[in-house]
Amino acid sequence: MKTATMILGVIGSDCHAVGNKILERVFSDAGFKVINLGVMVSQDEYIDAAIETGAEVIMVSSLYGHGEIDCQGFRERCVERGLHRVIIYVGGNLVIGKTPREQVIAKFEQMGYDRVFMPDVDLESVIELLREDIKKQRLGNESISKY
Ligand code: B12
Repeated sequence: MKTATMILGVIGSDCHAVGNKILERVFSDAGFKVINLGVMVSQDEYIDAAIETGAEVIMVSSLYGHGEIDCQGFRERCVERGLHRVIIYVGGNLVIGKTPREQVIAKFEQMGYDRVFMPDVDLESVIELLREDIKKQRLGNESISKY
């Protein structure tokens, strides 16, 4: 598979840096070209980087409990700025408190994220899903990022 570029970062005013470093290492080792924007990344900074590098994937992290606010409207903003086919994954401690994971996943899927992950996710399985999603996206399959 042709190397895919991904934009990685922690959204909003969130400064949790450890998971971001782990994700950078894991995805780089898996063969992706990772552009890591680090922590406290705005929606437009992800988009600027994706446009600049021709990235196929944006990986959003949110750990500090304000994910719902920070992540809202991101898909629409991508489309507005011409990124119609970018794959967007989101993960971390996306909401405050003990909301059942099914509800969290449904909420973020409704916002337009292609896949939604909790902190305990197995990153190897994420890599498998991502390879599949990129393959489908390259083939023009409508089931992924139909925005
Ligand atoms: C260390 C820490 C801090 C440090 C961060 C230092 C630094 N620069 O990194 C400090 C002290 C600064 C801090 C501050 C705060 N923190 Co803090 N912090 C933690 C703590 C203890 C560990 C985080 C960590 O490093 N984990 C280890 C890494 C490896 O795990 P991770 O970050 O979860 O990332 C993994 C997964 O989530 C997943 N993942 C993450 N993103 C994505 C994205 C995708 C696409 C995928 C597939 C997977 C994925 O993969 C990562 C790698 O394995 C957690 C509790 C915990 N046990 O997680 C609380 C925690 C995250 N903090 C919390 C809070 C509330 C805060 C503060 C708001 C506290 C406050 N009132 O000031 C502030 C926020 C400051 C800010 N602006 O961001 C809460 C968040 C609650 C929520 N979301 O519901 C937690 C969960 C503690 C708690 N139980 O309440 N914190």
